[in-house]
Amino acid sequence: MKTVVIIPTYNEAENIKNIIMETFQVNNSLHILIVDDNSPDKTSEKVKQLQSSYTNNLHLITRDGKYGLGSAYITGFKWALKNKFTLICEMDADGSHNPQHINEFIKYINQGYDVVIGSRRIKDGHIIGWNIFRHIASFSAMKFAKIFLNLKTEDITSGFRCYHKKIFDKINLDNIKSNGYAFQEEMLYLCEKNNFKIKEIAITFVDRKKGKSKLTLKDILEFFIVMIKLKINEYRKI
Ligand SMILES: Nc1nc2c(ncn2[C@@H]2O[C@H](COP(=O)(O)OP(=O)(O)O)[C@@H](O)[C@H]2O)c(=O)[nH]1
Ligand SMILES: [Mg+2]
Repeated sequence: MKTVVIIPTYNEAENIKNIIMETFQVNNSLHILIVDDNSPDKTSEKVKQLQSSYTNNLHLITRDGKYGLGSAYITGFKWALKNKFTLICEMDADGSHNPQHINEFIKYINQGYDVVIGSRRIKDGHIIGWNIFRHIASFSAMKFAKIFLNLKTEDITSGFRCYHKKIFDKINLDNIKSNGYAFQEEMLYLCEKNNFKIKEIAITFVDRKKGKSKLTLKDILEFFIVMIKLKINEYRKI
């Protein structure tokens, strides 16, 4: 099945070469799409240099400004659908996600799952390198969202995922308004409410060694606001 891994980037010049090379080493039939938001550190220049080695399967979209993570994914998903990819994966650029798992994603989709999630919150899943505050914030936000939205999935914000293209027959990308980490929450909610078959596989998330996290207080607030909006919409439908 034609598979693309979408990697959104903002100031990842120190990381991008490694993650691209490692991913192609894991599986050289994959395609990679980088969606860069005109990073001031010239991440896209690094990608262009690598395109001479990977002429057919390394793709780059450079947007003219920082429009956010969710909107970068929507741009990537639309490109993937237009280019007839069957499997559409998401992965971070900073080395936190081990690309080895992509082959496992493909295996489960072949077994009939519609969505596979690299999960830090099931048995054998781990997070390495976060401080205690980030652990507490992430754990409590995730537990709260799970109960509030009545979700079965444990890792709601994981950015390491694979979708079968058929989910986009039911999920209209133009209706998704969340843009930061809430984007992952909203996508997952829509997948569960549309009864798609979801598989979580255990991963070890290793916090970035280079560059800075782009998580802001605004993202955390958006996570809760989106949660409330989704719930209000449920009541409106009744
Ligand atoms: N294109 C784009 N990528 C972004 C943006 N914000 C974050 N990213 C990328 O999204 C991924 C996850 O962000 P990161 O800062 O590592 O988040 P954290 O791991 O939760 O701290 C990384 O590959 C970032 O470069 C954005 O506004 N635009
Ligand atoms: Mg990260």
